[in-house]
Amino acid sequence: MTIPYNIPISDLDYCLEQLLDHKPPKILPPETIQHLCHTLKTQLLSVPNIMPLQSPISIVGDIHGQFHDLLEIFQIGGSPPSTNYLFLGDYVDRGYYSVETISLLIALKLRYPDRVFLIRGNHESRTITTNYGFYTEVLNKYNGSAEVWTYITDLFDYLPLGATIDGKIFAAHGGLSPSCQQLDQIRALDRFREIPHDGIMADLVWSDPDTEILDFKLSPRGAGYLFGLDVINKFCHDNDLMQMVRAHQLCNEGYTSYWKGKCLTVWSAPNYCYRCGNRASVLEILYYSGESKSMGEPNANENDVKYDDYKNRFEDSIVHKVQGVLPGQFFNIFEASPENDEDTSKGKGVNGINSDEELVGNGDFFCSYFKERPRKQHVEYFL
Ligand SMILES: [Mn+2]
Repeated sequence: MTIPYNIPISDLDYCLEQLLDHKPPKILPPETIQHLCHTLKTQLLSVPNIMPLQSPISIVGDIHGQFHDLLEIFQIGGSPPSTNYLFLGDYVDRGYYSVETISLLIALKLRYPDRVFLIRGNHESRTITTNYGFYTEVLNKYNGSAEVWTYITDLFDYLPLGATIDGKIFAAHGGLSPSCQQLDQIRALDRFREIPHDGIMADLVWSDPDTEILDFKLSPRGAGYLFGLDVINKFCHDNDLMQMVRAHQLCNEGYTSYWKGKCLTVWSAPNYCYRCGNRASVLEILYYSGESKSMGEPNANENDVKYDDYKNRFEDSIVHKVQGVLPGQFFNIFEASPENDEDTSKGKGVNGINSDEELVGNGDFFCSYFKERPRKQHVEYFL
């Protein structure tokens, strides 16, 4: 019998302090990461595939290793435990600080288990992280050892696949699946495995909404599907939901509202890959309006009577009109942290560390590994 155990709060606070109170952040030793991952795995074993959560809660989209921009989120949106957070996945790859980002999130989850919730994105996978940065970053930061990558990617297999907020909002990383009509089908999956290439679990982390279509269509990403208005209307109706919130797609303004708020994308990596110049956001769900039944279905035709009815419900708030969210919701928009900007615009290394030759070889661990990093990252919007 496995006895789940907890890590003393003082130890977790020490981990948080290592990451937060040092510049650059201190990485945690492999034994510590192993211990954190093992403990979190035992706790996640009893967590359902779809976590039933309540408002108020702030929803965070893709972070992709942009550690300082994650700290920016806590600055603008409040920090746990006074603010509840649901993170929608894609914590690693692309950015320079995947190790620190996922270490911080794991420590935060263990420290505030009832305030911080993490679900799985398509990058929380062995295959994807091998190709998009996290694996290489671990090798660079841990003296050529992939041990830490193994601990963390093993933990990824335990992450839940989605959440509901107040029973009315469905949150997942990507989108809907043609193989899934009921939330119960997701609840019944055996999620403790690598993300398969197809099927419900794959589609949840890979799919995207598409306002040009009504039904499903194969995704240009090569995994998951594009889903249209009829799909989301039926899924919401059949599961008594009013909305889907997801991440997974870069948004220039930090968010996108589809079909009058029936589906929202939240994107939380500002100046993505240190070069996209985009804004980012956190979706704050303050309360559930309780009006989903009377709001009617949003319709593609803006002249439709149903749409007018829907629109009238928004008129009490500028925010609802401008952002296309439902009552009680608000996209808190933010820009890149100063550290992010310094990475490229001033020709400096990450976190303001100058990568000049003279600084390398003076025994500074960080200088040497930054030097070995590939400076150019290929931006692929589809991942
Ligand atoms: Mn993604």
